[in-house]
Amino acid sequence: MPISGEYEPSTSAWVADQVAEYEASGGTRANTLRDTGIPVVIVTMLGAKSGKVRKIGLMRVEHDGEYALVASKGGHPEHPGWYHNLVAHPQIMIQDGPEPRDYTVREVEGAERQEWWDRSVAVFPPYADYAARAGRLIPVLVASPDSEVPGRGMA
Ligand code: F42
Repeated sequence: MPISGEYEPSTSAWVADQVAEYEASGGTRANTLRDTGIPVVIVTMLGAKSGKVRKIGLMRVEHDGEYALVASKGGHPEHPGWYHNLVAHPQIMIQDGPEPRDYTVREVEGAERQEWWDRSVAVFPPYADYAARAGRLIPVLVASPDSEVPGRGMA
């Protein structure tokens, strides 16, 4: 179900700007992390405390229609705020191209986490450095399309 409400842009100006440009261009511009050439996606969610609509960029780690969302925050010792949003409100939208779609996220652990972590580091090697300096286990969440989540996405 599409997420609606009052949009509160990220307090990181470069992130808010990337979100705006990505959405305005239907994903044809601002679709990589700075000049790395590595693709990003835009994730829309509800704030855990504010209940406002929040949007962030994340590295595009896709496999068989699912996406890994890696709460690295550049190796910061605390989880990013958006992690708490997804725990509180696991129904999100991901835009990977012209249009956003509905997904449901779950946090993964153990062997499943390792599998997705390896995929994530293959896409964006700095994740390994972030893990080394964060002093926390970086959460990995997996977003499944609602059309494939039992009971969700029905017409
Ligand atoms: N961040 C990652 O963690 N992993 C990535 O792979 C990643 C890639 C990426 C690519 C492009 C890009 O533009 C940004 C990218 N980022 C990546 C950065 C990411 O988009 C976030 O900016 C970053 O992870 C920090 O997330 P944050 O949620 O802590 O955002 C800060 C800057 C922020 O906006 N804080 C707000 C504030 O007022 O301080 C609050 C945000 C929020 O969601 N608040 C919630 C609410 O209710 O509204 C409450 C959250 C809570 O703590 O309960």
